[in-house]
Amino acid sequence: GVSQEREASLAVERTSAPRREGVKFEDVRLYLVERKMGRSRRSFLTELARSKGFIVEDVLRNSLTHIYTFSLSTIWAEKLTHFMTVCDCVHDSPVLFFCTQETLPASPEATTPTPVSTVSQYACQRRTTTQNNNKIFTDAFEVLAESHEFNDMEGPCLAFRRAASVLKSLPWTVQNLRVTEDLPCLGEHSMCVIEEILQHGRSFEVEKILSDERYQILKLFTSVFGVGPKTAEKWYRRGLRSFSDVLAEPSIHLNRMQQSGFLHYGDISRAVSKAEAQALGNIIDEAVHAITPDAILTLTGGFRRGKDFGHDVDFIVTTPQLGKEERLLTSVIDRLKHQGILLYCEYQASTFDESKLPSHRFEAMDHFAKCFLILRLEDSQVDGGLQTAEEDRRGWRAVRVDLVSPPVDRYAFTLLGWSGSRQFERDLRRFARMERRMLLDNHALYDKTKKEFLAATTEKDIFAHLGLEYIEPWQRNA
Ligand code: DCT
Ligand code: MG
Repeated sequence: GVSQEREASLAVERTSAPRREGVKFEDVRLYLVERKMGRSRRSFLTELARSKGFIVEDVLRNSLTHIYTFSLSTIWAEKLTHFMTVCDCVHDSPVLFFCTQETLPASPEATTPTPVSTVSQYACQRRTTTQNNNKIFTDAFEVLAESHEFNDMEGPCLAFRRAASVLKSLPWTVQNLRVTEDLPCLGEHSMCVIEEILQHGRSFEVEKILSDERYQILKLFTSVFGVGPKTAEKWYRRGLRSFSDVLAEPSIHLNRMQQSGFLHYGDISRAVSKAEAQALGNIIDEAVHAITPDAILTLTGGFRRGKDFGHDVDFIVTTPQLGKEERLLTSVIDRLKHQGILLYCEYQASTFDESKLPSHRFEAMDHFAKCFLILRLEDSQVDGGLQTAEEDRRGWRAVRVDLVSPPVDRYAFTLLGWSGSRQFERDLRRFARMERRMLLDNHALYDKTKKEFLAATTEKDIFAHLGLEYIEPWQRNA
């Protein structure tokens, strides 16, 4: 099969090699984009163009000047033939570029140079693995986003997160500013940062933020489990600058979550490894199946996306019998307590109402039964041992674990919602709303045009309802 495939591709390459005889338009070079058009259509058009006296390039050169797009629904051969007969107007352009694009109803006469936009503005239409080729830029954008978040500026914060997400999806490293002009979601400010980094290897604006006291302290405070930007800001305004300031301040009341956050700070501020996540999976699996033999347990969050490290471990637990799932979760908590490994537990009972429409707001948590835990993980339970400091002789560490328990008929929505990344989730919902007039959240998908809920048993069903190509979990690291 493989050799046959190679034969076929060589045959195509041979037929598309540049031919010089019969060239009528020396000054014009064409380049046809295979994506969406497909190989056979491209090779047909290549032959057609050459027979009309055009030079067709096999590789895209930097001297590209004009882009022509054709709707897939139009009769492409006719369009191109027509264009070729009226091409006097483009005699001064060294390279032309053709692609088909469903959304642009362009006719040859009406086309003007358009930026090539093959990268979607929506993260759910991009494939983003854990390999980030633009870390130097995305790290800078993350700092800028966070700094705007601390200043309660949601718009610019989101803009930098979007810009970072676009760069994370690229299979190449940005090496000059020109290539970024064709990318979506990169505003003037982001471009300036990229330019600075390209020129100097670093951004002075980012360095200024990193050395800013307020930023550093807010970053420190929000690294505590249970402390968000609002609380951190409150503490800062009171003049508190360190953990000992906070702990020594009599007027500050720490809630239970924050108390455990401080108590286990050293452990839970350290990353959780894949082997540790696996070991926790074994513990939860044992507990869940001891209670309900046919229970369903799924690892979700960053580890499902193939990340090597995470700040916590996320699981979905449910039962095949509708309605039994909430009892399952409380029983699991009881069992972990009896095993003496439950260091902290915040349980939230379900407030799920199936007649409610999906929520617009991403940040609002879902309504299923869930719990935020801190568990004690023994060195002996982890394949290859715990990741601990040399001087740490305890033989265990504390780890953050989240469990969510949806009714089984909502399992696919919950799995899609909890698999992340956050940016991927935001864009899934934005895409549904803006492009499909649908509402999506962790509970359901609602079609506003048909005024009906769309059921799904797998993630693939949801992508299909949305008219999106399926994106694997490991391609959702947006
Ligand atoms: N999520 C959500 N609603 C929120 C926050 C998060 O639906 N308000 C989803 C998106 C990701 C998933 O839940 C798990 O959240 P995290 O554990 O924070 O993200 P992660 O990708 O697993 O990151 P990490 O690897 O750091 O744990
Ligand atoms: Mg997680």
